[in-house]
Amino acid sequence: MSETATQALEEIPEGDTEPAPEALTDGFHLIIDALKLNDLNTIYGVPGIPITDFGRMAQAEGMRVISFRHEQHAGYAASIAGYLTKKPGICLTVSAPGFLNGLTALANATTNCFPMILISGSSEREIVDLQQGDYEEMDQLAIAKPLCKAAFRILHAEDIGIGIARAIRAAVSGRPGGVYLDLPAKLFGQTMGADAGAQSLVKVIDAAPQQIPAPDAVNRALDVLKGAKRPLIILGKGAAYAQADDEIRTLVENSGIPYLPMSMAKGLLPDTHPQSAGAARSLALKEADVVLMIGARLNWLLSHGKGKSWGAPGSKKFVQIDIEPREMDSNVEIAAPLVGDIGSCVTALLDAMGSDWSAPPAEWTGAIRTKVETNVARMAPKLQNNNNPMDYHGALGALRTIVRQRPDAMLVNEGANTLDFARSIIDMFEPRKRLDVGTWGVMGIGMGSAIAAAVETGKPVLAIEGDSAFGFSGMEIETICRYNLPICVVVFNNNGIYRGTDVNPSGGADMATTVFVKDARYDKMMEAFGGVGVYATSPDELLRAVNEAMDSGKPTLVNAVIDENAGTESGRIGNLNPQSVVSKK
Ligand code: OXT
Ligand code: ADP
Ligand code: MG
Repeated sequence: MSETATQALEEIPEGDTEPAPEALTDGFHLIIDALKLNDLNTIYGVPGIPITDFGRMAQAEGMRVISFRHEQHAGYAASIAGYLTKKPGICLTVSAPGFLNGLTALANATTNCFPMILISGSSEREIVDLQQGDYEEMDQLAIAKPLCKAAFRILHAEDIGIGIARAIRAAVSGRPGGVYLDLPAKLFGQTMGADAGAQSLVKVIDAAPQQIPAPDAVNRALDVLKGAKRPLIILGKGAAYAQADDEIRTLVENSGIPYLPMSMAKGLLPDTHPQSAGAARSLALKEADVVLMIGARLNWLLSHGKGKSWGAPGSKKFVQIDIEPREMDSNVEIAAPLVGDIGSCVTALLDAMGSDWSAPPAEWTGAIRTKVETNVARMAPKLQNNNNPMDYHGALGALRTIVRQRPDAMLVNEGANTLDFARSIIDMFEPRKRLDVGTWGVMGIGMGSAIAAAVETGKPVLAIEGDSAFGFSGMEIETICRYNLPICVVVFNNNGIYRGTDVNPSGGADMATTVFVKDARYDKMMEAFGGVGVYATSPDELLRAVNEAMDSGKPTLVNAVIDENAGTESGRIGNLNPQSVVSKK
């Protein structure tokens, strides 16, 4: 318990001889002290009953409390804080509706294996359990449970230390994920002796212990890899999260195996690395005979490890490194499961490889390289175009230059075409710089991610947003301006979802379902809150505006006018749209 917090509740006797009353602490201060003791110093949330005073006190006690306009974005921010720091990001919400607003982000964090703790104030148990209609009544614990890794409720002040310790361990140990912590309103005001309170707090030791792989498993993995003629490494965002950057780079380079980064693993090694197979994705997946997965799942983003994109059935063996044993064989047979933390597993593989390792056949690495060079060369001229209005290539060609010149800047990216084109066009050069829609392909992560990226890293942030994607969290630009964060938002304004050209098939007066107000001026929204708004119609204008924003660090929104015909339905995943068997009218 901090001295300040104790003193806040202590009554100082004035010159009488009575023994001083015992110094007290309360739930408010115990929660703050428990978080600070565990080096959790930033809260993302929205104030209100019953946590308004808690936020004020946390700020008074030196915590950074970032107030959002909507809990979902505070939650996304907390989850990205967790991803970037390996400590659980904290999101704080009010009861029922605020809690529910935060819940999407909690579920998303769990799905993406990001550690976060959603702390929600709640109504009184006695009333909730008898369903007597309390203010914002809801059995939040029961609702949160299936959507997160663990859910706890703390009823007594003396349990705060243990409750927060459990939440931290659950969030970061093993496969990271979201944890819910339910704090009924009465808890905050409960008092106890300050000394006993301080003693009840727990500093979590070794919250995410190393998990060393079994030697047999390491040898099995190595045997499978040694038998490969066309090996491939797939790096996922688990590999980025693990912060084992040097070990991973050494494994890739010592083995000589081509590697394919999943979107948020881009930059673990620079995308321009000679072993990157990023621009030969289809070929690499189809032709590889042994695939080493490091912190990536064989989910929809990898066509579940089977089907046409993976070549002939039975043509591959998989080696998988993951901290979650149950991930193995989840979609296809894993020939060599390597269960443990990525740092330990990669180190063990490197040790076992020793000097007795032969690089993969030049025929294979050469074929990948040739394909990469062909695809890169094919794309290059498209990125030079200065069309007005812009197409995706012209606009992203400009932004690609900016990222190359500022490799330590953070990049946030969401949308459909805006996402898919940016992923392949913009090379990343450093680990954990690219934040995007993740496992769910969820729209709305933009401003929350950008805010957390700025707050946690202090680096300038470039957020490349489809106009629809931006709309999900657009109001948070007020938050960006309020905290004067160095964020430049570029809205790719093509007048709608995928394209701005759809028409209402009934011929009625309503707009088509995918089309927005034409030629909207998102830049004016930023100006309304004191930020810089820019209207850009050409790649040159875009380049200039973003460079200026990144230099000045001023909150900026560039409305980038994109040809409304330029996109395709659902970007590169149009194949996932179900087709009606009834012919269209
Ligand atoms: O090898 P081949 O030949 O195949 O080529 C590949 C690479 O080798 C090559 N490549 C390169 N070439 C040259 N140079 C370089 N450097 C290079 N790098 C790569 O390029 C190709 C493609 O490479 P890629 O991208 O790696 O490969 P591919 O095949 O695409 O990879 C497959 C996937 C599945 C891994 C990949 O596509 C992927 O990661 N996809 C993620 C897609 C995703 O998550 N999309 C978001 C969801 S879409 C939809 O659901 C939307 N909604 C609905 C909605 C959502 N999502 N959420 C909520 C809460 N509510 C509703 C909405 C509302 S999108 C959306 C809004 C859209 O409108 P916007 O206005 O925001 O956006 P616009 O579309 O811009 O208007
Ligand atoms: P991507 O979408 O980039 O393919 P996924 O989110 O599907 O990545 O996969 C990430 C995987 O990484 C998860 O299966 C998770 O269990 C695993 N993971 C996360 N952190 C670690 C770690 N420190 N060590 C080992 N595996 C990890
Ligand atoms: Mg759009």
